[in-house]
Amino acid sequence: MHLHRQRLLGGRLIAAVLAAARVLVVIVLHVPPAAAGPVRLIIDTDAGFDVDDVGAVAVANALQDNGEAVIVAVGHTNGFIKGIGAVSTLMHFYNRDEVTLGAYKGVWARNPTAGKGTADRYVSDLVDHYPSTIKNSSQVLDAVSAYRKVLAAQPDHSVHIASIGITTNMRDLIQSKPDRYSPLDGRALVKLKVKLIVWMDMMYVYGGVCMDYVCLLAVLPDKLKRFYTKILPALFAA
Ligand SMILES: [Ca+2]
Repeated sequence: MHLHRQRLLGGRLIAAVLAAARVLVVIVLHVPPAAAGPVRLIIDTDAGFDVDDVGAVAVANALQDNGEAVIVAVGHTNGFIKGIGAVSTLMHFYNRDEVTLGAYKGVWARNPTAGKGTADRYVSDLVDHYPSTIKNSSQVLDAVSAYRKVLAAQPDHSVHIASIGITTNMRDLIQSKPDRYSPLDGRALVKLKVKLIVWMDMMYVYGGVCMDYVCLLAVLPDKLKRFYTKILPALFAA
């Protein structure tokens, strides 16, 4: 198991100190020590092209091991069908198969080139060579449904969201309609249940760089920022 762990996360875990993991640390540091109970955490990740998201998920699990956080959901953002499978591999490694998983299944997910570029630098390796309960997005809810289901079940103003990928799911969540999980629309549900969102900054929020699928979201960043910052505290971690 030790070698397994080394190979799975390996020396590249050094990257956990990079931006994505810092988002998790910011969240925990933001919560007063006297706050009741561990931080309830949703991780919105685009794990696949850069290993820092793997480090961030590992950090979150370590925080839960320490009693400082409870991961209530993890969603994948970029549409690569195997992306959530890689997340499941990580969660399985930490014996947390029960955590609700969701995947972006919108326009980009139906693009035949999804996952053909930079989105699969390690995902297939994790999915194909290590145990997990989920192998692809057909086995999970779409991320917005997953988030709505989980948020509806949490205490009011209790959930912290770590946005460490492109903002597809965050856009769709705030624009979601009432459904079987909640009579509230996305804006009202987020306002009621979420306490804090910490965004991984730069192009993810501000749209400064034009990369394949990010180009599809060219109008998103400013609108998204306005939607969320009007109703919630928001921290930006570069
Ligand atoms: Ca990321």
